[in-house]
Amino acid sequence: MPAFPDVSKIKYEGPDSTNPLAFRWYNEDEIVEGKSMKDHMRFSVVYWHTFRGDGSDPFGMPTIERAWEDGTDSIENAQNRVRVAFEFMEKLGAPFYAFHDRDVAPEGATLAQSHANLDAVVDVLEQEQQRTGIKLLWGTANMFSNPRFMHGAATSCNADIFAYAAAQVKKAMEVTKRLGGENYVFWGGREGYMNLYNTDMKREMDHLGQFLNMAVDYSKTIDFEGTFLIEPKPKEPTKHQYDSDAAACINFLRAYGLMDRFKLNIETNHATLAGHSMMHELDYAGSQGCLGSIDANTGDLLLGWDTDQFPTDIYLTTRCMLAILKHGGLGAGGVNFDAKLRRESTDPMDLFHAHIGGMDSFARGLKIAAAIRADGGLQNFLDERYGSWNTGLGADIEAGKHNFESLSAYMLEKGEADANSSGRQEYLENYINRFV
Ligand code: XUL
Ligand code: CO
Repeated sequence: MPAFPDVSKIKYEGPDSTNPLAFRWYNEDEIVEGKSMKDHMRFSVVYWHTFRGDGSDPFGMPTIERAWEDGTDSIENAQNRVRVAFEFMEKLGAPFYAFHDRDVAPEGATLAQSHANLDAVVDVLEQEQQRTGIKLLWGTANMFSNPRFMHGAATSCNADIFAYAAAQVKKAMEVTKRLGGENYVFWGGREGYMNLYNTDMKREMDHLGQFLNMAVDYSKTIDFEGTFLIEPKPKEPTKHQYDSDAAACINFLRAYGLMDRFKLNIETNHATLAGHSMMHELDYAGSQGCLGSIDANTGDLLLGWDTDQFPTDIYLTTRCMLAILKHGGLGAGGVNFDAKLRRESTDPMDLFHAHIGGMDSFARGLKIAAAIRADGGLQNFLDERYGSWNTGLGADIEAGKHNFESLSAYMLEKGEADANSSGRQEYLENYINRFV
């Protein structure tokens, strides 16, 4: 029996449609900048929020019950849930999904039992992928929920936990490879600290570097060629997460010799928790050749935590797409909705509304960003603003022809620098509004 009997495949009906179960902007075959919308976005549904989210928060119990759940932690229930998930993704028209090992299958009494449970559910994931053509964007291991990871996983003070984490990632990587996953994600979970009095930060960072190098070695052993992605986040659950933002992650990757195998998975609500904008994080990662994929969501201006809401703000999606197009697209990455329904949104139909809204917002952001780029006004402004670097002194500095002595001689002779011109931020904000 279908879980969503009243929903057929969501179609594109255009901006004038008032049908809440239709796309108004996401037209998967429409070509933008020479590529279909489907290939630009590579939209992905997350298993954890969408199929395991129950509305609980730090203050309250679950609010969401799903008719297809039998209330047990059995393998059969987990396998049935996979079929529901693929019915949802097929009707939505999302080409990808992502999961943690422990979202899809129940944890067993022993590690061996957990591996066996995972295999039994992966059998069904594989069948459903083959039936629908939906692909795995990335897999990952949950190394933060179980109490054994209370002090971290690869950065735990307890060496046995490091070994457990290695065994868990080894298995999750094998499963990701088996399902044709295009990436493998490392979000830091509890890799960080609560109190420096009890923490040897240098030792913990060294362990994390060693752990990720072991992951690279093992990927070669099993011929897993997907991209490894680190997902920056500055806090939650720990007070200070080691992978705090794009800059910190890239420094870490360089320090531990991991740059050629890793890129970043940038998440909107993590960027804002770090005191940055999503566009900043995307541009920083892109400028270092590290833009891998995005976890699309948004925080709430008035709430200080990681609320993981679906993105509906067209300015936000426009800025994301400006940065993504600037850096040549997401490659093997995608726009992965690491987003959840709010606990008051209890109807299964809310899952459709949430994803349709997110996909439409990104499609619209893509079209606006492409129109801005086609107009060229932003680029012309930038070219002019940095014009002093194109000829004469600026070009000579960039070419390495100057040092402090020569620059000092130049300025002593000239007496005063050329005048600055206006940065024109208001003009540019108005310019962007012409397209939104
Ligand atoms: C946590 C978060 C994770 C990662 C995968 O804030 O974003 O769900 O995306 O572990
Ligand atoms: Co995420």
